[in-house]
Amino acid sequence: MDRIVILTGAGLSAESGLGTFRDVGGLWTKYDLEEVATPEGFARNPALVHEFYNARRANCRGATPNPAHAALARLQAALPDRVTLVTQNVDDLLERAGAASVIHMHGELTRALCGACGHRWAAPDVMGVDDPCPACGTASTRPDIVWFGEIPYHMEQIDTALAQADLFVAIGTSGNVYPAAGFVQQAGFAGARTLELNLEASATSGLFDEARLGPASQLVPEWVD
Ligand code: BV8
Repeated sequence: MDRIVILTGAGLSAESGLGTFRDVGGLWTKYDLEEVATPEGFARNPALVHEFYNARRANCRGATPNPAHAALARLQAALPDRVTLVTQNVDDLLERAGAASVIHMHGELTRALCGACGHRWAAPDVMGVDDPCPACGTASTRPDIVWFGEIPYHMEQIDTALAQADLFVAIGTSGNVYPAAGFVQQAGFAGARTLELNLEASATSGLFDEARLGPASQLVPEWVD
């Protein structure tokens, strides 16, 4: 039975109204990545970083899953122990579409992290620099997000799934950010077939056995169903 590893990026949630990063008008064209998505930026100006993620958290709360999220949730429900769903996204639209097990390698907007004791909890809608950690009380809380230069979450679990994959599918990711952008090669070396579903060619399109172009809300249900 085929084991499938799926990697999703911002393009999966684009049709739900959540901004991508590198498309025209994307988040990195409005905010300086160094200022809002690095630990150094957070240390320099935590209020700006909380403002950036508070705005994205509100945007996410107002968004609804699109047919691509629903199709992936259906696929995982139909093949529960054969579909590993990895996302670079920090939104919870896959969960809200019914996906039972989502690996958020870059963290989650809905979670907060204490920089002092490592405690994690459900993030309030609006986070601020003076929020005390519920466990140790210090005001060193941050969004539970993996920033540039930080180690992505669940890498061992992901590497194991890639080593055993029969099929690797990348959906709506530009292939610019590592280690996620290297997953297609990891899976290919392990003998998996590789498929890319994207609105346009990505930085790693040439590494896939097959690439289909179009919006995720059409391509993903077509592929799943
Ligand atoms: C790390 C925070 C060490 C959350 C993000 C080589 C090896 C290892 C590391 C590096 C390396 N080279 C450089 C590095 C360092 C760095 C890196 O990759 N830099 C880049 C810029 C060169 N990587 C890191 O720092 C990572 N950490 O490497 O630690 C390590 C490594 C391995 C093992 C142990 C330790 C940490 C990276 C995480 C950074 N955090 N964000 C947040 O704020 O959201 S990354 C950021 O970019 C987002 O989180 C997002 O997840 C990620 C990728 O972006 P995409 O999802 O691809 O979005 P993008 O806008 O780029 O593209 C959108 C795509 O959608 C496009 O292709 C478009 O065509 C498509 N699309 C649009 N609309 C649709 C669509 N597709 C379908 N339908 C549509 N409707």
